[in-house]
Amino acid sequence: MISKLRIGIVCHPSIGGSGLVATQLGIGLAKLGHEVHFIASKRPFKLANEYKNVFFHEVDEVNYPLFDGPLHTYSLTAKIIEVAEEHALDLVHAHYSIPHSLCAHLASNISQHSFPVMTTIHGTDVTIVGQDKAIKRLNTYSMNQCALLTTVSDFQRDYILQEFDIRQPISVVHNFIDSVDFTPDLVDINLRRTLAEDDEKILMHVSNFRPLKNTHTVVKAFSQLQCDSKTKLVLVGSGPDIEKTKLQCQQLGIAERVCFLGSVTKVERFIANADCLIQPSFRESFCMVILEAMSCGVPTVSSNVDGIPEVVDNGKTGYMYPAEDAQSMASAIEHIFSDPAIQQALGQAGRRRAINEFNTDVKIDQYIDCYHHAIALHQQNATAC
Ligand code: GMT
Repeated sequence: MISKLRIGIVCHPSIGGSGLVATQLGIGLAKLGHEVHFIASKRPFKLANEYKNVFFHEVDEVNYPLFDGPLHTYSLTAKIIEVAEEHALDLVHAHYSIPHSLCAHLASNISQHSFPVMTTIHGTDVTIVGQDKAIKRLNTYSMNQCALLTTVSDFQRDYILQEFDIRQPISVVHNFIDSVDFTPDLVDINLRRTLAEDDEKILMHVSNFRPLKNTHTVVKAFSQLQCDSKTKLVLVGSGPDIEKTKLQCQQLGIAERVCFLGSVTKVERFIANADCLIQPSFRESFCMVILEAMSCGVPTVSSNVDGIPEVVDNGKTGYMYPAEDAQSMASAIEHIFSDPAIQQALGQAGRRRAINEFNTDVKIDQYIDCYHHAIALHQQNATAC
């Protein structure tokens, strides 16, 4: 019989990988009988339903005319204290270090009920935002205060140890996928027909259209395609680079072959109906959307940066190139589109890899092991003081 843990999970509720991973982890923990308390500024986008053993605590923003904006760090810290004391949390798991690890550390120090903090570093909390001079020292401090640090790829672990003065080991728990939710069974000709003609191959890109997602190369590679079959580019998501991307499509004269879908909630319904996914990011600690495509049986063409080579089996589940090598990406896409047998073989290999290497149950068990380790370390430190 497993001992039931009471876990607080702090995460960003927005559409994005770290919030998705945190939510899937919490739901999986609850299904195993653990009590899970999500703490966020609003309900995480994937926590749409009510689950047994899952509780959501909304952060009450503090606004006062004297301040430029809500005092989120104060209000988040206060909410963590409240939930930790009310529910006697065994541990708080902060997803994305900024500002979550600092808030959780402050809360543990202030709370009548002290608890260990475990932080999972997800990406730009160390590679972009985390590199900001004003933040780096604070982020380093809060990461070093954690009972345990984890991250989502071997690359990210090595990067953190190289770039930050971290005085503790960092465990790697790769991200995971629910292969029941993300499945080729979602292929739906009626949905597909809303995106493209039956004789068109669909090249899809999914992102928040921030500069690091490199949508310029997505459009450039698509514009260079020389295929026998007709092709359609479907862009899913929204963000600051959308208008620039629309202009690039017009300038290249391909606007009528590009569909801007905007943000969607069930992205799996769309990814499963793509013939290839293209993700040429400049930075990615892991890249959940590549794993989502693999689980849906869709081949991927991507950059080879950071943690992506730990997700893609190059030549077997997809192809990787330097981030701005649009021509090579175009050639790879042409190769995939040239023969349905090639597309199918890559897609099937991707699904097998997603199921075998990034299995939800295995990764949740790894996180539970980390929790027990963090709790033991916290108890040792408490008795040592
Ligand atoms: O860091 C970000 O850009 C946001 C973050 C998110 O919340 O989506 O993405 C990061 O975490 C994901 C989940 O672990 C990873 O799959 C993404 O690769 C990672 N993004 C980057 O490293 C740029």
